[in-house]
Amino acid sequence: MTDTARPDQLLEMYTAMVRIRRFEERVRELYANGRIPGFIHLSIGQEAVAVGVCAALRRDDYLLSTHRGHGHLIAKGGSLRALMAELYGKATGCCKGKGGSMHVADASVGFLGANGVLTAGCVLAPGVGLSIQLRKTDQVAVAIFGDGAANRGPFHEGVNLAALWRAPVVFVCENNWWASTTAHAVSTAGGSIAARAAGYGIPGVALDGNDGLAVFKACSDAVARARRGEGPSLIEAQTIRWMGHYEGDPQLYRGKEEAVEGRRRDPVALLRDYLEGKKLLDAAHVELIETAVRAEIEDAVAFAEASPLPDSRAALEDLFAYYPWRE
Ligand SMILES: Cc1ncc(C[n+]2csc(CCOP(=O)(O)OP(=O)(O)O)c2C)c(N)n1
Repeated sequence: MTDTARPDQLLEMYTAMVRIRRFEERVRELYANGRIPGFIHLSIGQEAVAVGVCAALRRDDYLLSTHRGHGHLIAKGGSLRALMAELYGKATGCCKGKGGSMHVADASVGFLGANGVLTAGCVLAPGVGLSIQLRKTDQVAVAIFGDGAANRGPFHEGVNLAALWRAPVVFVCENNWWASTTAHAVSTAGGSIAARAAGYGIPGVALDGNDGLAVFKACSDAVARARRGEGPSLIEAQTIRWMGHYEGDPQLYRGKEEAVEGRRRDPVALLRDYLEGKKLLDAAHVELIETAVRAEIEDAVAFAEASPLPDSRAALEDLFAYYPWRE
């Protein structure tokens, strides 16, 4: 591991990774105990992608996420209370309890949403980029998507349009080698997702997505290029999904070796060891971070538990956007 981040940024990145890990472990328990309804996809083991990407972004930059998006929202600075309440389907959630796990969104931190429609972020991102160009700001839009998503048409449409428009977009493929039960090796022509960038004349790089600092460096370079008006880039961050595709997945389609390899390459432990080696962190500090993060999460759980369900009359609210020019 090598770093290009400041010491305070490195510690913030480590804390964010711990926050995502502990949050999702708690969500797993709550879901198993029937406190959280619906369908849940966890990103445990993939935290370095979320954190590495968001450390390279400003609060006013945009992030478009996937069905596995809790970590992305936390890394972008979303409130744990609002996220947990949303998972519970409560009125105080970031989407007033109407989105749930796969549709969490929080525009106040530039998080334009998780999405149940696979690859949707890839086609929305050029549109966000166009909006940035029309408003003449130096913001950037990042679309995170899975390796399975990269095998769908909208990936190619989105990258093509963004490249054509030189839009300020970064495409980040979170390659965990599985599209639900389908392995990357039997579904991905050419093998490399990063190599597809060449077809659109943009830079493409594949890297170790468990190395948060490598993700941060690559994303910082891509973001700087986008801010300079030089157009999009594609990053393939290779990682390992520790859990099933969804909570409850019996995982009969894969062996146990991956889980072992995932834990050997644990992104949180890798960054902790690196920071300890640099004397930026020690065991006592690690414990302090753990305690503080657990308190934040328990506060979010208590908030969600105590919050009301949405009023049934709210079911028909917020369905349509307000278009002032139509008046
Ligand atoms: C348009 C569309 N097709 C199919 C699905 C069903 N589906 C949900 S997740 C998934 C696999 C996604 O794999 P990947 O993009 O690699 O993301 P990961 O789950 O590994 O994070 C599929 C096929 C969907 N949600 N939307």
